[in-house]
Parts: sequence; structure tokens; C-alpha cells
Amino acid sequence: MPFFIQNQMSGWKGEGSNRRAGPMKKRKTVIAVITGFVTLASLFTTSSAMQVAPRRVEVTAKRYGFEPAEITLKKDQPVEFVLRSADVPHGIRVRDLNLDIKVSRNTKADVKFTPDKIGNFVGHCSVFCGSGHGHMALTIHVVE
Ligand SMILES: [Cu+2]
Repeated sequence: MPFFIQNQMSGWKGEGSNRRAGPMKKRKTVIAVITGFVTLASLFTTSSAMQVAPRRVEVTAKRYGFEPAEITLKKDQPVEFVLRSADVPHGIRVRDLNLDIKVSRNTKADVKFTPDKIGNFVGHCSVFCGSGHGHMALTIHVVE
């Protein structure tokens, strides 16, 4: 009998004995799945640990402008955005970046968001604050 046929034959035998050892195979699969979950869980823990310290950015709103009027953020870097009002209630909304925050008079509010797009985005004041309200704009540059 040529060698390779012999080899195939023993392969067949091997498969037969594997079928008999079915429950053992299942246990191995379960262990592999659990190991996978543990690995995934540790990955998530690591990434959430990295998000513990988002970059803090403060912007002051005052009739009728934002100070600073332009900020630069990094794509995928979490930001703690603090909006402070130096007079009446204001807000800022940038739909493309999922940024939407309002602040009461003479106080501050904060929101966390992560810019996920590169580009220049212009947000406008979202709370009517007087005659110059329409001119209140904040430009957010998101870079790589
Ligand atoms: Cu306004």
C-alpha cells in the first residue's frame, strides 16, 4: 500500500476516534470561548482606562461671542467641553460632532464628547440671547 494512502487511512481512523471524544471537544470549545471573553474584557478595561482623562477645553460665552472663538481638537480624542457664561444663558450646538450644551446665566456646564470626523465645524449659539445672538459662532477644527 503506498504511503500516502496509509496516511489517509489513519486520518479516517483519527476522525472516528474524535467523534467518540465529542464531549471533550465541547469542553475545549467552551474554554476557548471563555478565554476569548476574558481577553475582550481586558481590552475594554484598558480602553476605558485610557478614557479616564479626557482633554478639558473651556470656552466662555458672552454677548455676543465665544472666547476663544476657535478651538482645535484631535480626532478620536475624548474632550470634556466646559461652557461658561459670563452673562445671560447661552448654548452651543455642532450637529456634526454631536455637541449640544446649554449653560445658565453666570455659571458653567460641561459635556463629554469625542470628535469622530476631521474638518472645520461651525457651531452657533443655541439659546436666544439678544440682538447679536445670530453672530455668535464657535469654529472647531478637528485634526488627525
Ligand atoms: Cu445666543
